[in-house]
Amino acid sequence: METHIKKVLNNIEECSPGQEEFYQAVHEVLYSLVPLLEEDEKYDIHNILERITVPERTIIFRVNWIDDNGKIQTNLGYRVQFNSAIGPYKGGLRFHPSVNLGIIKFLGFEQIFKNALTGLQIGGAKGGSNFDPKGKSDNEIMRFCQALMSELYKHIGERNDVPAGDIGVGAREIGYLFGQYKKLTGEFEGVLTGKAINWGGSHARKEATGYGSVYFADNILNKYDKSLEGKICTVSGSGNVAIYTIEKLYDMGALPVTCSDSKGTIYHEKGIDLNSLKAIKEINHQSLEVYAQVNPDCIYTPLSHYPEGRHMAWDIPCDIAFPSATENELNLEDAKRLVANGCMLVNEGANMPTTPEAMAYLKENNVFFGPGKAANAGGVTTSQLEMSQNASMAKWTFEEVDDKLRQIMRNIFNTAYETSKEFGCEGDLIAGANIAGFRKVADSMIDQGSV
Ligand code: NDP
Ligand code: 2IT
Repeated sequence: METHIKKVLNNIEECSPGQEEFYQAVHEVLYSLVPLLEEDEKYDIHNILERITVPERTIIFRVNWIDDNGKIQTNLGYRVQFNSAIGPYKGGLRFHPSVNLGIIKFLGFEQIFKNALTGLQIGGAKGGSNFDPKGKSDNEIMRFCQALMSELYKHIGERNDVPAGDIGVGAREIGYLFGQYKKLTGEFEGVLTGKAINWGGSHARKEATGYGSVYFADNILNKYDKSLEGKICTVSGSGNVAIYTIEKLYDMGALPVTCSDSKGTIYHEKGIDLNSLKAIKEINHQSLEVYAQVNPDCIYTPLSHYPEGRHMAWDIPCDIAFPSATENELNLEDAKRLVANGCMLVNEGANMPTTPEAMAYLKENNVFFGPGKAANAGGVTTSQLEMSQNASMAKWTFEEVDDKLRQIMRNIFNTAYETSKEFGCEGDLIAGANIAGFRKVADSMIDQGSV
């Protein structure tokens, strides 16, 4: 089996040179599937590994937009429609200068299994652009979104492919994208999720990824007769996922003491001030330096003061760490520091934030681990709840959506846990999540023939 996996990975390396993050994501998933692949040869007979690692469709396009000086600027737009075996393509759009095909493919590949794990009928996709929203005016953001949608609209639709937000794409960008889609097609339809409440959005979508991540951590702790009450938590990031992780941690009686952005990290021993965090990052899109100015009792460490590739949040003693910013932000050195400081759980709010070496070290040292494709699935779950409400013209209350989210996060935990038990690695939620997600999609691909 390992020879077969190596062959598939070698082929990916040859066909997609330079796509390190994609290769990393595929490597993790394929090796964790060994017990399933050895138990049932149908996946081999139907060449599932070869098929599932290739996107059904990859769309790359030029996005020309006009800046405030009247100059035409050019970026690249992407949509990778990875797998539609169990439902319409679903997954976010990321606007960040680091975006390239390898990043979008890794995110799209992860999304296939995450979406399957939710138990809902949604396929996997991801998209975005190397556009950098930082320092752009509101009008520039609007013109960029309109320009991107002028091509993207041809490839998406409420029963075909439903994008949402991710890094750099929140309610404002979804609004501009939706407006342009409606203008071009003449259709008012649920083609995007993360919409504002007034025009088809769902209550609790904004909060869903962060809340879901905390619910998932709570499920892990409860399994081992522990709880979040009184736990010191370190959180990275200060965007959508981090903010609502911090909010829910307070609700559950825990104490979040850190947050970070691309310029630096805040350590606030008495607990992060949620109101100032929201005002600075969510409303005014400022840097955390401003948080340090209005909260003089916190410690602010600029990233430039820190060794390359290290993240100060992971140096702060904690019970639980919630990496919630970006990929590969928690490395082996960080994992060693977390273990030395007695951290009991790493729960991934971001997609693939923990490097493979860090993951291995945490496992060796019996640190509980909530893998991203399970722990951060609350966002896409609530996106699907938004699609359900759009399709049936219903409007659920915040409490109704939050209850469903909490229940689905419990189901995701149980599925990952029970699957790990079934395959002889009880409690290994990485293997459990990967096998459960893969099995559902792969079996559906087999049912549907050689399409
Ligand atoms: P946001 O854009 O709202 O926030 C991202 C945060 O991470 C910001 O604080 C940003 O800093 C920081 N950040 C981003 N890239 C880097 C980088 N390269 N180095 C250092 N800091 C960085 O994004 P989200 O909160 O939505 O997403 C965070 C993570 O969660 C991503 O991995 C995303 O894929 C994942 N995710 C998001 C979901 C969602 O529903 N939004 C669902 C599931 C997963 P700054 O403020 O300086 O830009
Ligand atoms: O990574 C993710 O799951 C997201 N960015 C959310 C995707 C969605 O369709 O809501």
